Amino acid sequence: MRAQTQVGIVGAGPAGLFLGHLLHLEGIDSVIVESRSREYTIERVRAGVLEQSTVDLMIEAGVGERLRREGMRHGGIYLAFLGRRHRIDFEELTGGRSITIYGQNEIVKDLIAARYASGRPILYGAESVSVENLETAQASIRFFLNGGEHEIACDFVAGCDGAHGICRPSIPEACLTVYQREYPFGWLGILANAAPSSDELVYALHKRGFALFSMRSPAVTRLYLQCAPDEALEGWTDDRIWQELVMRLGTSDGWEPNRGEILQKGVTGMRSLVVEPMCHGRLFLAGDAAHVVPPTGAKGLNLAVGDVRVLARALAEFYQRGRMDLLDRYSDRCLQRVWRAQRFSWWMTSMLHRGAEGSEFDYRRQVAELDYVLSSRAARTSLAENYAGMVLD
Ligand code: FAS
Ligand code: PHB
Repeated sequence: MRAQTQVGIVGAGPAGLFLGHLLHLEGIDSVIVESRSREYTIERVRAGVLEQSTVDLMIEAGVGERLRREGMRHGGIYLAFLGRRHRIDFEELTGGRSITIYGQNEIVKDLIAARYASGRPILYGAESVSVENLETAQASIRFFLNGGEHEIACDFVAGCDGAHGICRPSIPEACLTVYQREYPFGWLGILANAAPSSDELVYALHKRGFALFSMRSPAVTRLYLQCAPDEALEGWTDDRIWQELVMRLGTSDGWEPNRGEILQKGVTGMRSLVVEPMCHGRLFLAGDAAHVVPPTGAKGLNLAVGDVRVLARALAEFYQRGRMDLLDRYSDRCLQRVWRAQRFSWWMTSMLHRGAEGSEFDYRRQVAELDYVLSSRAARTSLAENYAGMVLD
């Protein structure tokens, strides 16, 4: 089957779904092609922290009703080390900016509902997806679905297919510069049926490694432990996970995470990656397809939303006023924000994780860095404005 649309979108994660919605609001047609099932894209446990600007945009775009009702607004975070928690007051340090805890899968649910309400197509379970003719005015997306071969001709292709998709690799290597760094550790993450025992997130540096206390609702806690990048889950019984979490997060005033049934657990590797430019011909990359950050700075999802906001505006100017200039400037505009988030995510990761060699000098230096952050208003303000998100463009 051959179909025609204005913007072909590969990937129905937060970037692809949100772009489809913003284009719909501008009256621009699009088709979303996703390789996995709808259930898989909903159940995948990922991000949980939204910057102020992401929340504002979701509400502005008319998909923030449930977020407004169920999102947990936090005015700060805790840094924990040497057995004590220290609060970083974002609102006080940034003139009122905050973050909101709302699971990525909830966002995906809200955006899928909006997509169905728009009546515009979203195709799940597409196989052997490929993109072609990117250097012509008529690009196309090819795939197999329900045993049939399909082609969607489009003016533009939005590559929103994540870190392991087909869009980035479809750009000739000579046309791209890839900047990356692998970290010698990963995160073992769990979802637990336990009421969060802290009112805000806790980032902990401990001699045994990093730990993070987060949450999803008043009944569900989300926790992470630093582990080996290829850590085998089999070695981690629920008891061992809780013991390690309490050792790394517990503080001398007796605070520790509430325990509960572990609902889900998984290991994630950690890397930093940026490709430049974020476009090639009629293909525009957005989200993890163009850049990956270690999750310590909670930036990945927020960067994806920032990209599609700029891309939707540029495409609207093209269709409504015939302007190409915003599309031509798309990559440069996004990369400034991307590299700022890369710097912050690398800094948070380096300050809070134990290196593979576990040197005592490094540990004492990390403690001194945390001590400096707490003692300097300038340093606390820098952390707060980077974490809560700065208005760049
Ligand atoms: P996604 O990877 O979410 O979506 C890409 C979509 O494309 C997927 O549905 C995939 O199935 C589909 N696809 C792939 N190949 C395809 C093909 N060939 N054809 C068609 N479709 C294809 N970020 C934060 O901001 N805050 C956090 O707290 C946070 N925590 C995280 C915790 C973990 C454990 C992980 C792994 C990531 C975390 N992130 C966090 C980052 C994460 O949220 C990503 O940045 C976010 O999912 C990026 O969204 P997309 O760019 O839409 O990519
Ligand atoms: C999460 O809630 O999943 C989460 C929170 C903060 C991070 C990363 C993940 O830095």
